[in-house]
Amino acid sequence: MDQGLKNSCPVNLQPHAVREGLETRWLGKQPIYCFDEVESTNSEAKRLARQGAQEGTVVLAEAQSMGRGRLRRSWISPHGKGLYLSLILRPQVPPEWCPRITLTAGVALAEAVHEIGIVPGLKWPNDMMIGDRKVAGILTEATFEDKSIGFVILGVGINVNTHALDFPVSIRNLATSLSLSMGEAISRVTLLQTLLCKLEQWYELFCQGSFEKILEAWHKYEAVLGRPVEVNLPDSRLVGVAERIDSDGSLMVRDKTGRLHRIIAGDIIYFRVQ
Ligand code: BT5
Repeated sequence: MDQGLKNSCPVNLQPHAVREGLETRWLGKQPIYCFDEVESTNSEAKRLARQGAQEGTVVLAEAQSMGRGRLRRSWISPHGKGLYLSLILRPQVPPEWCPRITLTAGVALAEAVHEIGIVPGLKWPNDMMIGDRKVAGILTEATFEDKSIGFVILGVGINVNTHALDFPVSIRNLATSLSLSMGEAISRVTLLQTLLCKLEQWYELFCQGSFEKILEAWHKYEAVLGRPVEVNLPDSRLVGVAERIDSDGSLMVRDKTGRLHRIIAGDIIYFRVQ
């Protein structure tokens, strides 16, 4: 049995183990699908959502052979080491609120990790960092019907008990895991349960339109404001200083001429931790 947040004996992710003691009201109370290996939990969740799976359905995998990040990048997902999960959400909110879901999930993720004794940093829009290394990432994918949201797949990948050698050389100096940071193994089941509780709470606030509260909590963990950044935009690259997050969740970057740019969707490809 997997007990306590810190545990030297991580167990497999089984639906009954995740359900036992899960203190959510609806998230994870729908079916929990646990696969040994899938290409991508987001793809599985999308398939299930198209078949009508309800809001709150959770898809987990021990490993992903084609775990993905944004912009066709990959998410390295070694077997049994991390949490790779996707949630099916059906928010009845304006479609333009979609980018806020990533920030909302970031707050839940940061709080869940904080509970095991690590204070992580959030790097706009979807990265969770420990120092200058990435420990988790969020991938939000939405479908739209007419002018409303069809469904949203919220994917989260966390390096939990991942060893340095589990990472390919290309990201070994950029990535870390919770256990590398703590110096001991972490219970994936308990962390997942905490994360689902936090996601449920923050997602409900998101649906109610309480984005101000979400941004306030996000700022407690933010790791990039005031720092020099280089932002990859669809057809250009912007160099400047990350000044603030606007009330709609966009990143405001001031370039060296003093002009302020609103980044709705972009990618910070470089920043320096002070
Ligand atoms: C992300 O994309 O960070 C989103 C990652 C979401 C993964 C979850 S796992 C469950 C669900 N199912 C999926 O298929 N995906 C979601 P992005 O910001 O584009 O970052 C991708 C970049 O992070 C890569 O290009 C690498 O540089 C780096 N990276 C890849 N795997 C990593 C890992 N395990 N740890 C740290 N960095 C990693």
